[in-house]
Amino acid sequence: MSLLSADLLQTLPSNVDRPTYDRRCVRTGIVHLGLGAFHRAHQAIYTDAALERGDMRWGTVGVELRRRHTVDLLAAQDHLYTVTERDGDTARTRLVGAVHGALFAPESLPALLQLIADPAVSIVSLTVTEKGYYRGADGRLDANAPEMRQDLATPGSPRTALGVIAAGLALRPADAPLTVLSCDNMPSNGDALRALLVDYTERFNGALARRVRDDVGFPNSMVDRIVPAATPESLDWAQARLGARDRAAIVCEPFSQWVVEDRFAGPRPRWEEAGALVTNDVRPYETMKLRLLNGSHSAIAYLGQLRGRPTVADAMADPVIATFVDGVMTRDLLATIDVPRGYDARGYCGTLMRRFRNPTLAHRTEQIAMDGTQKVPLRWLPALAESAAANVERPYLERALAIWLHYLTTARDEQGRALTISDPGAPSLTARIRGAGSPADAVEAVFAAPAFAQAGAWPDALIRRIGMHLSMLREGGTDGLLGTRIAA
Ligand code: CS2
Repeated sequence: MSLLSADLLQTLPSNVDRPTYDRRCVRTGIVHLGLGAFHRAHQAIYTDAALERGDMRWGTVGVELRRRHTVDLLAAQDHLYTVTERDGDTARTRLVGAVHGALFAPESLPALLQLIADPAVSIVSLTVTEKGYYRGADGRLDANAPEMRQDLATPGSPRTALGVIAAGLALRPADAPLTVLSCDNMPSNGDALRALLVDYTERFNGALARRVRDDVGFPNSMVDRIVPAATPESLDWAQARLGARDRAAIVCEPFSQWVVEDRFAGPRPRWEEAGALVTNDVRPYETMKLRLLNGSHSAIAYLGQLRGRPTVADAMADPVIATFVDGVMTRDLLATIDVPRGYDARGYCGTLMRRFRNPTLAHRTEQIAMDGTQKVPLRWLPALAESAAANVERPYLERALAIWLHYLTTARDEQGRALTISDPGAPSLTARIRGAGSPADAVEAVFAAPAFAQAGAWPDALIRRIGMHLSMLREGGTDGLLGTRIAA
């Protein structure tokens, strides 16, 4: 089977949408750090639409900081790839042309820094996941992380996203405005990134720090689309549809949302013409999405892992999980949210439950379960802490937390199969749990860990309740904990 390439464009089936613009005329206006499936199926689609409308300034050069895999895949197929939106019997495929170059930072650092310094580039965007920001439990830069220490020691040859942005900015003409756009699932992601980059640069170059603070734009943004990592099956499915092998093919859901704060330092593509909402205040959307979608997702992931459900759709087909997740979302998390004006939050929850049930996405619970020590403090703890401060119990969320701790310590599903826990922060948390005598002591030790201790003042009663849930899990598993009606 031939590999997808520009030469094959004419031979693709007619139901595959493809660029009608001339890719040779596309100029680079965006450097994107983190070339995973999410960027390629989300921001790149909005940018592709801008190119379709004839604004050729917005070609994207995608950058991988750690693994060269995607860079090689894309280079082998003229940086073309397909995105298929799939739900039930409906499927729509687009060949995306917006990403017209890809760099593996460790091998192409001078070229990458020159690109960030190029005035024709006005946006550096990021999807580097929560841990790519080196944000400590106190919200400040984790300057002791080994990669960060190294970047601080040799800021001219950086490895981290912060280091790369700072080094590129240092080479950029002073009068060329730059916007740095975080597209990761963190509250106030732009503000957080700005504070981290100021903190980072202040440590070795005061003038650069002032420039970051005063001249660079850091819009906050909320991004939403469920984009599972490719599987051998999804790649084969795409191949059958395309009649060509696309080794970077993405199969995702039809839903897509992007809310971006109107705080750009220089020009930007008119993403709103492709459906993005450009607004003055992203926070209500961010909180709603991060808590209701990502918060529920994490609950599905840990419960799904324990109950042997490999995908989100499998998990949602398990009535115990579906009922529990509905409780987490519509009873506990929803009650903690200031819904954006005019927004139908209940309708939003209903849509989320339907999206999670999408039977054609192999969205692995193991993928969402990754990096829980980074995700849980953002997705669950603020809601729990605010509720605790108001003296309100959150019975579902408190159980979800116990479920996560149980998952981390048993590292086995309930049939006894070993689970892969991919979370660099997990060992120190599990050590706290294992070092404690009783479940109550274990939960107390967890809540004394920096990420928890910094998140709020935790009443003893809450710690005791979660300790009881953990003890029930140890005795009777998830059926034991969730088998009886949860009084809300
Ligand atoms: C998921 C997200 O992997 C995860 O942690 O919760 O990637 C989620 O699919 C996206 O944020 C949806 O917009």
